[in-house]
Amino acid sequence: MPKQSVEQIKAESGGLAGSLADELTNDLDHFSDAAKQLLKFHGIYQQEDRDQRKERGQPKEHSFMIRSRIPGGQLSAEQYLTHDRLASEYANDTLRITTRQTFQFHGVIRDELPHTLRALNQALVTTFGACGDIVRNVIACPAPSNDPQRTAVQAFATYLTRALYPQTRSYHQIWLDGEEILNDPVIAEPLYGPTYLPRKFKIAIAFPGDNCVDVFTNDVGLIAVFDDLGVLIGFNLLAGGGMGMTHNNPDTYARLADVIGFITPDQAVDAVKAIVTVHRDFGDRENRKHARLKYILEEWGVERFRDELEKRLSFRLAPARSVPEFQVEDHLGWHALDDGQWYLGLPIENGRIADFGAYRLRSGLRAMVEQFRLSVRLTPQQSLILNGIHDADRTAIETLIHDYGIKTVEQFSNLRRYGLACVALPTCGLAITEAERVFPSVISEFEQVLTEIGLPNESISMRITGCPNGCARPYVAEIAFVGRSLDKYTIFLGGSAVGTRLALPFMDLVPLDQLTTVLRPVLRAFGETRLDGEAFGDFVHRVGIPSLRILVSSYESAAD
Ligand code: SRM
Ligand code: SF4
Repeated sequence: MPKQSVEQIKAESGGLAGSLADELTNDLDHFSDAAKQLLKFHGIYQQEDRDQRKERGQPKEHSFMIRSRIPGGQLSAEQYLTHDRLASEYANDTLRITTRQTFQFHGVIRDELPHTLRALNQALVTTFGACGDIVRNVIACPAPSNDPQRTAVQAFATYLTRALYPQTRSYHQIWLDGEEILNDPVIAEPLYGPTYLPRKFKIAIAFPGDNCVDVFTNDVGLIAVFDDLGVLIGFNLLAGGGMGMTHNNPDTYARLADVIGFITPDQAVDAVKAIVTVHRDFGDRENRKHARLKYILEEWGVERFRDELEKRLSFRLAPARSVPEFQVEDHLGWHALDDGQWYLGLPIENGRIADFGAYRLRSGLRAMVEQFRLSVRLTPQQSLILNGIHDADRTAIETLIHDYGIKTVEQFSNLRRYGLACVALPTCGLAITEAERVFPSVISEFEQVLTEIGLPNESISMRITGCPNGCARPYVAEIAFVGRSLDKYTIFLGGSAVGTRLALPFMDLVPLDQLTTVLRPVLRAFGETRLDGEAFGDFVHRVGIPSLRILVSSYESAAD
């Protein structure tokens, strides 16, 4: 039988149900190709351990990655503890904070999927819509605040997530209630229609001056605008950002979102819904590599896009307001709130929460959340904020941090602090190279180079991914390593530290163990000739990639 396209699978799925319920009861450890596509909409990826495959050869042993949907990264103590418990009961004893403020479980076996999903739902966390051709988890700056205007903006992430939720009952029927599936092919999805979106769709909400969400890399970005009294007056609306590309395919590229206009708070849901429908109606349904909203923006231009949008709205878009320049904010360390409470941002290297020998991160976090009933916020930099700490408990928390060997931001170099790595091997089926597992030692090597050249604590955003899909948003980093072929990376340089400029390809097919060799002369030139206060990315942008390539020509000739 010819392989069905994803469009056919969606169309014939009867509201994303397909044969999932039936296949759950067979005696296999995996799902069919069609069901595998639908699983994604339910927040589940069928995977295999690629280390084991290397060792064992065929046949494959399957397991599943489950992604929660956590708008704005906000979790109650109960929800955090549920995730922590399930990581031991059904997954591989780790929790993975993602670059979009969610948690992923890895290594769940098929028969445990319903138990895991039910337990999450009992804690009021869903996985539905965490993946798939649909609006994903809406992310927002997680910094806690007592300012009701700011908390209202953060709560808008949840509101928007719900407003864009699909209507099908299939998730509940399959995983939660076990109700009979009514395989109705004409399920009413007023927003999405029967074939949902041509591709994934991502939304981020930023505060003025704080681009911790990398707002320009999203399909839709909202930048909150406040008046002089601190009252929210609306959002600057951005559209058409995205990172994914394919090596050697110039029709695919990373792109920063364009500024489309300004909307008031009561226009925001309608405006975002209208953009979703533009993607639904005009996105490429033939070629999934060309199906993201960013290609519509690139091909139409902002004027035509805005015209199409306004046809779908009962109001016209106002011109964007001026907003302060963005800074890098990761919200780590101790911060006082004005009601006498505190929050503490802890760096989590690569977002992986586990116990690592004497560094008992997972146990320590559990102890603190349990004992002090702290709410938790996940950051788009894969780190974690403990919130609601009473002044009187600060010392006890510091003692627990010490006792569990948990590292605080003061123990991280700036390079490590601002680094991001995607999951890659062994679970990601698309990984070409390592990322998360090698990043700590890559950072250590670069820390040494920075020390050698007299810049030991320079702040540079460095990111790594195991393939060009861009899950750690490498194309806005100042230095990025993108998996290219076995143990070899393409180096990108020159994004801005604040995520407002794309990096450019610098050198291709560089072996993992040569990354520092290649970049040492560039970093040395930066140390010697940077302008006062100039950031590394800005230096690269000023000097230009061709001039910097000359510095490493000796490496190229050595490699020849
Ligand atoms: Fe991603 C696919 C992991 C954020 C662009 N991403 C995948 C899959 C599901 C692989 C797959 O399709 O089989 C990866 C699962 C790996 C694993 O074993 O866990 C995966 N993506 C991740 C996470 C966990 C990376 C991380 O280390 O934190 C992030 C989960 C976010 C979340 O909670 O929802 C993650 N992915 C991103 C981002 C960053 C962002 O959104 O801010 C991007 C770039 C932005 C964008 O979408 O343009 C991103 N992921 C992709 C793409 C390329 C999409 C494209 O337009 O071409 C793929 C491949 C695909 O969709 O076909 C992909
Ligand atoms: Fe996998 Fe590539 Fe995403 Fe890394 S960037 S998690 S290797 S899809």
